[in-house]
Amino acid sequence: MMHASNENPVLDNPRLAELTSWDAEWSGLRVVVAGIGVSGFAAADTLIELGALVTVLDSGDNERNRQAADTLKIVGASDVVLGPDAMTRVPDVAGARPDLVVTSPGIRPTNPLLTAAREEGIQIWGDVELAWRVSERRGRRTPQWLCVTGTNGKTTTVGMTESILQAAGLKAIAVGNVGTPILDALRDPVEYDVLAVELSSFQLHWAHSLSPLASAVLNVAEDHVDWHGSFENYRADKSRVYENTRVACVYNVDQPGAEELVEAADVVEGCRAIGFTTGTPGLSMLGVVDELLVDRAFVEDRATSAAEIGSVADTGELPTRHGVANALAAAALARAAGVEPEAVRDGLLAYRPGEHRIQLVAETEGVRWIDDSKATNPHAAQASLSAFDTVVWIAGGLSKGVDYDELVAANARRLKAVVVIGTDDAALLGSLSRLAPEVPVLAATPGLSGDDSDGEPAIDPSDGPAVMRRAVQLAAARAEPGDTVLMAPAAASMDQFTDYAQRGTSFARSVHEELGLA
Ligand code: UMA
Repeated sequence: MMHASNENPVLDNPRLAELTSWDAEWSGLRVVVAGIGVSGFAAADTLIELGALVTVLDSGDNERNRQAADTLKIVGASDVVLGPDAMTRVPDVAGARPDLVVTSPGIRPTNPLLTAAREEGIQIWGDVELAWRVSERRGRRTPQWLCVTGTNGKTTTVGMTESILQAAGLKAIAVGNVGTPILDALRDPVEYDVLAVELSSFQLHWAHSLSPLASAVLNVAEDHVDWHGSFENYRADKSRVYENTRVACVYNVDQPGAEELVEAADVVEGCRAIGFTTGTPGLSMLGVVDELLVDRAFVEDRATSAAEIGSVADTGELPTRHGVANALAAAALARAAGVEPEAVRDGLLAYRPGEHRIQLVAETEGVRWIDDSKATNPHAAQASLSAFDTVVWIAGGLSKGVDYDELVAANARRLKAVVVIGTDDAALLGSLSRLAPEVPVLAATPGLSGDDSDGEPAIDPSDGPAVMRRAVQLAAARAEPGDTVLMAPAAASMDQFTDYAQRGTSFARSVHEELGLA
């Protein structure tokens, strides 16, 4: 591993370089906050509390944003601008050019505001960089950061990490992309010992000076190509999680190329590379031996012995390879923070997975109906598709520029039929017709080729719940005893739903209605 040097582009601006704690001189700093969603709101609110002069911009002029704008104006924002033209240029803040732009993760780097800021030499941070800069605060405990990224399994892993840390008696919380902004945890009356931080590739792109205690990349597969421009850029942003790590860089031994990402990272002297594998662990790894989870990394005599930290059965009701891998990554992070082996087992047993993740919604007449709405990319859908023998697959949505060939080719033989939802399915339909030509494809969304709405009343393609009802009806007509109807869309939901949770809830409701269970 390379060791961290002092060359950090973020330190170029002397005013901003000083801002490394809550108690630094934030007062009067001129900041544009881009986006007024969950992270933008937390960033603006924090900056106002710190005494900065803040202008907030958002291209969406809707009821939710107007309410958030009113709140921020009341607490002291200099200005809030909503609407399609809000982000076309960098505005003055309180009558002068801004020192800084703090952007939200969903805004692409090519956005005109961000492009203009770069051209003008104005630094751009994400809310995560801001959170890192204010993590230390006089009179309060400074929490340790354990950071997790990866294409899939992040939310489960930070949840498991949180649970293990709590079982060890530490004050810990899962934050970041999982939903609670890090800035909210830092301003919580509870003083946390450790933060289990889920970081998306978007957040990592704008995080410059983080120095976590330990960090993990769970896996990297194709996703979010539209935001990053290419898979290489996406992978590069993911690997930024390792930069400046102090104690342990955790990597997936079973994924080719994963260790190289650690080797290429600039870390703090003394930081170790720790692997996790669902097979037998080598030295400095966590892994599985005879159905037991074992640690050969954080034990003193690791050359000759290992510590038992739990069992495969502790990782979930239906243990899967992915679940075991996530548990081992969580264990590695917690062990790096000094947690004892017993707490790993207790924490894994206490952990309850989130909804919409391979969740059984109903089982009647030999057909299982499963909600995996959380599968927003092909890699996640592969994890659930591969667990079943004959599947009626409900798929589609916002593809984010990814390629479906590998997923379709690997699963063609288990597909009985595919019901397509979503408004952006050209890539998926192309892969199906090329690589699974025998599999019937039924379109629940009107207007797509294969549209099965003959004689049915027309539905609005952007009306997610209506499309989902149609999808469930089409799936019910195809499914036979022994089959699984799996809603694992391999795509994002925002074309038809507010988020994956609403898509999952809509599926469950339609299934209950269709089966007369409602
Ligand atoms: N907006 C614009 N212009 C744009 C894009 C967005 O004005 O070009 C505005 C929208 O009108 C909206 C606001 O920005 O008002 C939304 O910002 P955002 O999309 O960055 O979302 P937040 O509400 O701030 O939520 C973000 C994460 N969202 C994204 O990364 C897209 C949430 O992850 C995260 O939980 C939250 O911060 C707290 O950290 C969600 C997600 O889908 C769950 N993440 C992706 C994933 O997991 O695959 C990365």
